[in-house]
This record gives sequence, C-alpha cells and structure tokens, in this order.
Amino acid sequence: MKNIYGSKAVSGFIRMCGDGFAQGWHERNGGNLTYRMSPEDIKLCCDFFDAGGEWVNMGVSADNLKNEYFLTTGSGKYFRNIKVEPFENIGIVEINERGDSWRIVWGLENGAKPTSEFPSHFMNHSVRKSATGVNRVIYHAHTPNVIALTYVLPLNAKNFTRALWQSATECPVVFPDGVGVVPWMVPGGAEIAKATSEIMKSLPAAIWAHHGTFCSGADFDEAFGLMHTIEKAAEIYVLALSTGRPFLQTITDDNLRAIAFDFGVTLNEAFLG
Ligand code: 2HA
Ligand code: ZN
Repeated sequence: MKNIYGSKAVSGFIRMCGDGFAQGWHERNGGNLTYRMSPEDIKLCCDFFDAGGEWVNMGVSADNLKNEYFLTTGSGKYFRNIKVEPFENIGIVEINERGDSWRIVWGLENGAKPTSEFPSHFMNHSVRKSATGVNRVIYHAHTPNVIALTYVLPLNAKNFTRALWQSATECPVVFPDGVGVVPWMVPGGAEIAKATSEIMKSLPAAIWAHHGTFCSGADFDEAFGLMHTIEKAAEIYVLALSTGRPFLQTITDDNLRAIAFDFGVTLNEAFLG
C-alpha cells in the first residue's frame, strides 16, 4: 500500500463523509463519524502511524475499548472538505490501556482534535460492541426531516418508531428493534453521551430532539443505510403531513407484524399497539 488512503477503512470512511454531505445532512461543521478499526485495518495502516501525540483524558471510560483505534472526523471540521483535505479534517486515535484517554496517531494535522461528540461516540461504541459483538460505526447527522418531526411528534421511542415504521414498508425490516429518542440537551457533553448510550444498549439508533440522529452499524454500509432509511421515512411522514389532509390510512400494526413474519425479523412489540 503506497499510502493510507489505499486502505478500505480510510477510503470507506472518506466516501461515507462525502455521501452524507451530498445528502444535505452536514451543513458547516454539522455531524460526525467514527469507525472502530479491525485488527486487519490496523495492520494495513500502522506503517503510517506516528504515536508521538499527547494522551488526552476523555472524562468517560470503557473497559471493552482499551487499546482500540478509531477513525474520527475532526472537531469543528466541515464534512464538505474531507474528500479534498482528509489529513486536516479526519484522523486516527489510539485509546490507552485504561480505556479513558486518546492520542492522535495519524491525521488531524495542524492542531485539529477528534469530534466534539467523541465522548458520545466512544460510549456508544462501547455499548454497541457489547450488545452486538460486531458494531464498528457510530454516525451522527443533522437529518432535516427527522429534526422536523421532533417538533410535532411526542418525544418518545414508541411514537417515533411507529411513525417511521408506518412511513415506508422497508422500515420494520431495516430496524425491527426501533429507534430511541433523547430529549433536548446541550450537545457535546457527558450527559447527552450517557442518555444516548442508555438507548443504544438495546436500539441501533437514537434521535436527538431538535438536533439530529445517531446511528450505529457493523460497517459503513449498514450505518449509512440506517441513517438514510430513517431520514427517508421521516421525509415521507413530513410530506404526508404537509399535504394538510388527514391520514386516511396507514400500515397497520398487523401489517407490520405480517412484514416481520415474512422477512424473518422480530419486531419490538413494545412499540406496537
Ligand atoms: O459536530 O454536530 O453535535 C458538530 C455537531 C455537534
Ligand atoms: Zn450535531
């Protein structure tokens, strides 16, 4: 490999950032992405690492993320610029053996730091790794239609999950566990990190009221696909609402159960009925 961009981890990460920007989810420095590298990714990329950076304590810790390596977007950086200048806008951090600090080993040049939401991402990685065994991606985006719905739907998991499941037939198959909702909170801190990771113990996505969406996935396709599916369902719901006409019909709970049965998934019954 001639340079680090030849690795699937780094090229896939950069591609996903560009795809999110193209969707209109990353105005200015909005949104952030992290990827927990596999042993193969690390083996491929480590020739390009420089571990001379300082350790920085995160204020949160996770036993199951000790000594892991994460690709991360930079704090205050614009998704729009990632493709053209990746080394300043994204980077790789190593986690220490206590699981409570990071240091930069590649990228984030000229004084850049990991995303301001790194504590949220880190805690979500920890709970999704435990819950699924395979999760590697945590993705936060400012999804406009999901945000719009947080002004008009009651802020709870049941209402949001049902509204999304009913808005597109694919939804119960893509996220049969449903989505959670975090009430409005100041972003970037330990409190919102804790609230989000509580949800992520059992659900693959959390909606942040009046802010955006957090999604998880085993790989870039799965995490991006989940964000895309949730946001598109929300768009359909908003379109239906914006006709100003009453809903005459929808996908009923029994229809949802029938989809789940045929596609071999188990729907979270707590969000039905
Ligand atoms: O990175 O999206 O939530 C900026 C944000 C903070
Ligand atoms: Zn945000």
